Amino acid sequence: MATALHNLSEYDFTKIPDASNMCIGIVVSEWNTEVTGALLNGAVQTLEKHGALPENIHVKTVPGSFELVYGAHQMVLNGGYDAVIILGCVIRGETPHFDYICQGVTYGIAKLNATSEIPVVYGLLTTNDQQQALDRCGGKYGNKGDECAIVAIKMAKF
Ligand code: DLZ
Repeated sequence: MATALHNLSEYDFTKIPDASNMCIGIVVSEWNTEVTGALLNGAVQTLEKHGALPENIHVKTVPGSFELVYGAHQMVLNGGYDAVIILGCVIRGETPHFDYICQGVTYGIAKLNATSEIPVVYGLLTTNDQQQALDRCGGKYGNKGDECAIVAIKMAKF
């Protein structure tokens, strides 16, 4: 239940809950594995850093990002998770295919997130080239997998 917030100075915006009792599902795409593997490492390390037990982090792979929606939906239906994270990387090509995949996954995960009893966290990199993706999976712009792990922990406690 939401609590009334009377004094903003009493609220700790930086607080990250303890994840030692959480069970987190991760669905990761096999396309662009150099990137998605790094996203996965980041997510798992961050979950464990905040207390999640390795046996309570369940990872499933899917062939490509388009399958992330189905994979996440199955994890939601299976039950037992406090949150599900999807991790994928779509790199722009010469055709509009990129746009269709990105829109499909984004819409699918948004709908799943809004209608599921647990949060579904969106870790899809959509980039113009490989370098932009590498910059965001442990490079100069951090690791989207780390961010998704923090979001999953916070939203699991919503
Ligand atoms: C077909 C395809 C293409 C061209 N590019 C990517 C990509 O950059 N990243 C990704 O995760 N998946 C890609 N795919 C595969 C689709 O996501 C999907 O697996 C297939 O269309 C089969 O449904």
